[in-house]
Amino acid sequence: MTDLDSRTPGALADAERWTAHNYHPLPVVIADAEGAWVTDVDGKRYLDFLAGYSALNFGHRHPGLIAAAHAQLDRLTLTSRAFVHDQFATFCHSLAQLCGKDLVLPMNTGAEAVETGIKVARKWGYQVKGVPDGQAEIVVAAGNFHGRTTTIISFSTDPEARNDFGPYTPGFTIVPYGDLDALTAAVGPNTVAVLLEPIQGEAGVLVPPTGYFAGVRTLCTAQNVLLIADEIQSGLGRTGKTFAIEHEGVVPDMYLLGKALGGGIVPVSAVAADRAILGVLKPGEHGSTFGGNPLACAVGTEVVRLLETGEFQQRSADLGTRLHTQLNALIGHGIDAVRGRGLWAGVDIDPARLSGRQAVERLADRGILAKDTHGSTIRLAPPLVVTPEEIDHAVAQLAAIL
Ligand code: IF1
Repeated sequence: MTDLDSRTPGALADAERWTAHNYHPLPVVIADAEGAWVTDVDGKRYLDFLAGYSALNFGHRHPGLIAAAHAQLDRLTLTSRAFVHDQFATFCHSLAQLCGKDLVLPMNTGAEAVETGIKVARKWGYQVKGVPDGQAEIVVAAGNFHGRTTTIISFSTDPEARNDFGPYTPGFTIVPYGDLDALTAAVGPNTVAVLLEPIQGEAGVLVPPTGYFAGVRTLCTAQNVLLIADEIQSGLGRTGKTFAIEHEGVVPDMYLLGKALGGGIVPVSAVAADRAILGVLKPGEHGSTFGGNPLACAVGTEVVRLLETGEFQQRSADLGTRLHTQLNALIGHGIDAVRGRGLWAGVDIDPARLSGRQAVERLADRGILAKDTHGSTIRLAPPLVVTPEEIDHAVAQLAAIL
């Protein structure tokens, strides 16, 4: 194969030629990045307002994270869990403390953390709650996005994510997001868990009604049902708190973490819960080749250290106010609605003016990278290292394309 063309069209054509078309990427070929900025193969610079769907909360190539990765690369990268390694306890201990939980089970991708949570909740249901074998039910919300595995898309309400991938995994009940009465009605004697995003990302950054999660927490406690918070996209500083569910004053029984936990360098995900829950797993019952590997643990430990100071959470809260104030000022001027918390916004563009895809194409022409979700909604989620001036500049470009 020839070297990739030095210009975007050649590089795009080469990528298109050799890969399955499971994405429709913007025609931007990125070659270099630092902080909130990326540079394409032609030297054009963009402000990254997608941040890897919140995997890049600390910016591209955060110096402390890259240093932790380099140091570990020069020592030890993989042992498998057949043995222990000297980064493992430090990572699991520091993450467990960040979550206020007894135990951590490290995996790699977000979907693996979700699948682990589902398996643990089911086993807990059979062995602790006493649900009859094979009868465990898990309640999820319409509009959910929890990953792309066959089981996870079995409870998706998005036809694009679900269609033609059957037969589907049973044992899931779907209720409207934010509707406590519907959730209460759906919980029965065989319900082992409620699995929810504290804020629904792919659905368009939907924030549930105030009091919803407090109600879910009360319901789960009363019915001996596990409250599982999927914080894979909403967590680790994105919304102005360590975990988005903190805004609701609620502690879940299980945290599902991913994306930013890997510092934008390696896939790192994890499940955090108390011993009464994660303790149901015995040796040989669950695992993964790369889960908890030395490189992942070294980077993950540094990510936890960055979060322990609270500075990123504060930045997200303060700059999030700036972002949302400026976005709200555009309502009625090409913007129909703005949702979100902290440095995370779902923006509904007036469909009569632009589709979501058209909007992000025009933003890219103006040097801002963002991603549409569905219809005319775009999501804005810059790295938490973004500056106030960069926020002002990005919103000015959005106003300009409207
Ligand atoms: C894609 C968006 C989609 C997630 C939550 C688990 C996972 C995700 C709340 C699975 C992953 C990614 C997947 C990626 C695009 C992006 C995404 F919501 F962030 F925008 F798809 F909906 N829970 N979200 O958001 O984590 O296995 O990917 O590590 O699949 O196109 P993963």
